[in-house]
Amino acid sequence: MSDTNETGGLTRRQLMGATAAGGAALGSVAVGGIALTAGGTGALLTSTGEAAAASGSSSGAASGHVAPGELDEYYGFWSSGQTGELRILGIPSMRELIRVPVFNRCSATGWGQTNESLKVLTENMTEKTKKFLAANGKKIHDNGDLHHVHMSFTEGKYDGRFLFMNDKANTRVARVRCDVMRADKIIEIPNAKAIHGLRPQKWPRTNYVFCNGEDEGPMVNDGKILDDPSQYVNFYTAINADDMTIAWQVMVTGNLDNTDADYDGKYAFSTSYNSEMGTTLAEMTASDRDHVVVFNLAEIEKGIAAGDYTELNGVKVIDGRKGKNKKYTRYIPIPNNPHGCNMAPDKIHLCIGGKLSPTVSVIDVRKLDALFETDADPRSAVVAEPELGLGPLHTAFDGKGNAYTTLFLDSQVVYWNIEKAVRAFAGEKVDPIISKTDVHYQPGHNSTTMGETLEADGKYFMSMNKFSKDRYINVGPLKPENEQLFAIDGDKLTLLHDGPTFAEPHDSIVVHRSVVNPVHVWDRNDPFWEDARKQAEADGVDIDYAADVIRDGNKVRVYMHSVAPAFSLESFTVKEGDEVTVYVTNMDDIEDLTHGFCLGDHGIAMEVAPQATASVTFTAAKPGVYWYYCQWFCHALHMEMRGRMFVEPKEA
Ligand code: CUK
Ligand code: CUA
Ligand code: CA
Repeated sequence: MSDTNETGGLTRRQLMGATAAGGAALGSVAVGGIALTAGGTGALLTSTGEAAAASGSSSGAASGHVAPGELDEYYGFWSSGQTGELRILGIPSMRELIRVPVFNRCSATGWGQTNESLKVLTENMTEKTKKFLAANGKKIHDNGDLHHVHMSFTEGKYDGRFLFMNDKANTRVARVRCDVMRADKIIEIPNAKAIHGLRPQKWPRTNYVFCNGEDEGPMVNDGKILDDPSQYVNFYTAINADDMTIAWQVMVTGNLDNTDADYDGKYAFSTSYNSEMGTTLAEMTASDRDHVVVFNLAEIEKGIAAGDYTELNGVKVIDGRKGKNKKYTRYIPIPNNPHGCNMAPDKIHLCIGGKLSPTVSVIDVRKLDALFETDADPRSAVVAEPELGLGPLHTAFDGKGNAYTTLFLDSQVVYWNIEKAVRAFAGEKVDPIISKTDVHYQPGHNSTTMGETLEADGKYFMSMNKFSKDRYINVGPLKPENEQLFAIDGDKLTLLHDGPTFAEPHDSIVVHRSVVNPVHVWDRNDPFWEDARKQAEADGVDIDYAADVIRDGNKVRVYMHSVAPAFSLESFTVKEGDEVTVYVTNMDDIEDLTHGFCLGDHGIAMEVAPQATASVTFTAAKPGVYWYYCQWFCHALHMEMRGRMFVEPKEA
């Protein structure tokens, strides 16, 4: 009886099984994601995606169906664009598992408010930014524009150590520890403006994280040069991934958009849509061709070692501008305002999306040595330029020699063969296009399972679409975006799932779960709250089992711990005007037993996961009685998990 639902029909699980086994009729109706509404069975299908999943099964491709209680095969690491956070999804279910605040201010976790997060957010800020923030009564930038999330590599494969991501809005790069899924380093990139494209070095390991400054400006941006674009430059940055310091920068001609690195550790690449160095739309689109910059890593390292650099705001800057020093860079002309920059797992082909040109330019990285050694024509490295459709942006790979390119204007993804494109470019009569699939609507990035690594497995394909339009019931003028999961199914793509998403489905990587192994509870000695531990030691407090109030002039440090359902302090007293720091340690060591600390009417709230310490500092400026409470549901007596802060008025 457990297989029968309330309406007396089949359960969804049964239906899926039946369809997979041969109920092709239902499946074929669902192709293209058209909702089923006919009769009783239609009502069992809660989304078009699940209907389509069945059709995928019938033709032998991965079904994408993950039953309740079953676990996904892949982690999806998602950027969120202008929301500024990292999101983790389960693939193929498309279930959103967690959100990791990075550049944004998070109400739930206290990211951007706790002392531990403020340290990460402020410790690598430039002096200029600190001054600006102070002038505006702020400590941090609390917005971000996180476009690209990428994992650290060892020998061309994901190694599960770190995730790196950019903030275009405030020119930052963050690193997230994969053991706890929390940002441990956020750095502001000097000299560059608007960090956009970002990729880790793939080979021999991620020693560098490469990132692009998208916006042009004067070399020294101190207000002396303003509206004189002839003096504007752009910076390419290599970050030391192990300590998140700046290794070097290269000054370039043209702006920088997306970047990638090869599988040999020799070259990195960036697209530029503004080789014109224009400042208006007309100027930026004036030329038929812009370029890809090729960075010669060994020569740049030699140049740095030999002192061939200018020091600018503490960074060693190599001059790699066009026509300057040809040791360091080469500029390959590419039509037209190119965008995506994706290195294929065949270790040979770099695919550049033409955007305003209907082409993808394919560069054979084996031909790059000749550009530097014999000054060969830069275009000699282009070995294919297939015409794929309108608005090609990004390309993903299946590890079988095929490529999948999003067509923004056509609202399609093109599935094509790289080798055939190379043969066609050489004059052979062969069509590289395998199939085209409609997506809904206007795709930007795409990704394939493990597709940016040597372990690309060609199982699933994600299209990350900028518009959802009519795909969902209307939620008002601001609509969700739409992400679509497809099975790579022979010579076609089969739609498995639509997933609405809040701003913005920017980019993603899909990583097999065997690579990622986060801990279940924090280690009590984690460096994340090192400062709190040292302060407690100095105060003679056992931070683990604290219930102490330490007065230090007008500074008051309140130490408490929590074991469900109680804080170790049921009240504490401070004076009006005191600077109060509350440290909360969660001594529960049971998986998933998170507590919180929310101080009423003070705009203060933070999450304290099992075995973690978190702290927050504020000025007690309001005399009176204020309750604090646990804001993370933890126990049957969670509501009772609260206490009072007494703020004594200043003596008149
Ligand atoms: S860029 Cu936006 S669709 Cu920021 Cu990765 Cu191509
Ligand atoms: Cu502790 Cu709710
Ligand atoms: Ca241009």
